[in-house]
Amino acid sequence: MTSGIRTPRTPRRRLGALTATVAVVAATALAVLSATPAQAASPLRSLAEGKGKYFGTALTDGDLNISGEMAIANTQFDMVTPGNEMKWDTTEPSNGSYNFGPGDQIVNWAQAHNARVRGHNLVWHSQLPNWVSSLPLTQVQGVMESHITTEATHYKGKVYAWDVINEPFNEDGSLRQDVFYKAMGSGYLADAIRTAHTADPNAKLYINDYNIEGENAKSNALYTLAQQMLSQGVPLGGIGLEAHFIEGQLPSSMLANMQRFADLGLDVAITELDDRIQLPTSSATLQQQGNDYATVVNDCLAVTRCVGVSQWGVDDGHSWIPGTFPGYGAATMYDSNYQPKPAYNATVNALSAGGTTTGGTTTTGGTTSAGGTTGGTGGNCHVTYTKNEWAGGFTADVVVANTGTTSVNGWTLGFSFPGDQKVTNGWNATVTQSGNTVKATNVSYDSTIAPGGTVDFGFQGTWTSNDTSPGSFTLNGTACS
Ligand code: 9MR
Repeated sequence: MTSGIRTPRTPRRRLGALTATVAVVAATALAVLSATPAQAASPLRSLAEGKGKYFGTALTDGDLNISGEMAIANTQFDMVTPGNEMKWDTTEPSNGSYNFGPGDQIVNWAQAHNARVRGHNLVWHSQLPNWVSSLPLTQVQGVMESHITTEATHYKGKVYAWDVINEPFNEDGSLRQDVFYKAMGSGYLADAIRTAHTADPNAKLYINDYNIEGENAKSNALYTLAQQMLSQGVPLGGIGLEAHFIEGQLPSSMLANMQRFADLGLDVAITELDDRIQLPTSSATLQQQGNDYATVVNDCLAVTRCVGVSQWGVDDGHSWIPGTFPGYGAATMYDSNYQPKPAYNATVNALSAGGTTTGGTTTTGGTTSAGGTTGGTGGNCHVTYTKNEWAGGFTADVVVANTGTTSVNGWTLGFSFPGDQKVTNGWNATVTQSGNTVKATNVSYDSTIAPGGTVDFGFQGTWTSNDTSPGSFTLNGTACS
């Protein structure tokens, strides 16, 4: 159960004053989507996109009706994890009877706000209906595979990643003795990942857990498991570090730990960040929380294969923390009145420092034509192309800004790959390729680019010998630069 999330016992890492310099981010490349007076900085999503990352949140269907939360979520986040809506007790409450309505609402929000979706989750000992845990063990594998296949097929093409397996480990690194383990032993893990891959070959498939942020018995066991899976050809794609922290108690080995998973060829993601404070808060604890948030963001920025950071929820008033950890609260970047806290400012500063990052190249004060990103302000468009590559594969995030004075209604962005890239799947656009020529056309929910506005789409692909980023772009046939 989630109440089992315990205080990390790893050494404390306290930071002094933030040393990050705030760079001027090129306004043409990273247009401000919209901002309330209390959030005058560029949205977190734009700042993260400038670094080739995302910044996400968790939302429940209930949150979608809370205007204060949505005013923040609608502008700040470009990734969403459904808080509960894709878990087994919601999606298959009785054997073979599926309910995707609640999860679809989260997907609809994402599509309306140019956000990607992190599917959460397919196999977990918790929020698991009794009918599963009381099955004869001989039936569990078939039921698990059917559940994964049906749910992953339903959301195929709509989720960027799946937490296929959630929280499989005990604190000592042994596997939980849940019904899946009892039925299949440790083999259920690879079976679940392979089954999800068959259903949705383009989704990044994760194992997600808590108290694995630093190097310890639990993360060591996961590391060994990941090595084994990869050596056996299991299509594991990433490791999700939940990051439910306590103020002032971040593990000092977090960066090294993330990097060792990345070095295996896996993506890593901070999936459920919050940082609870013993109540009442003080200016010192709120400041320390800011330092903690900055540490998390900086560690993600420092690891090329860290794809992004998601906070668990939007604001302190709707966080799960007070209900689960009596005496603790104030765990997010926004207070109960939706006002940004020091943690928000620290996050903005961390995301703003050092310029934009593109394909491993960091530049200060604007966009660059080196390292894969190309910009231009000729014509009425400006394109920022941010690549995250690894041996044989890459993702590209493309932000198209309308620098003209009239709306663009319906768009196709054209470009050519200088290398041998092949697009495998896209999001927020229909991406087609013929030879080296690529065309990305709007989907229904992002067809309009207002004057001064942006759209953000992306795609995943493969490459063999040359992953050089495109050097020029056209929007509806007219050169952007
Ligand atoms: O935020 C979720 C909360 O609404 C549920 O009551 C709870 C039940 O287990 O699950 C919460 O989300 C959990 C996530 O799915 C997995 N990691 C821990 C999260 C916080 O408990």
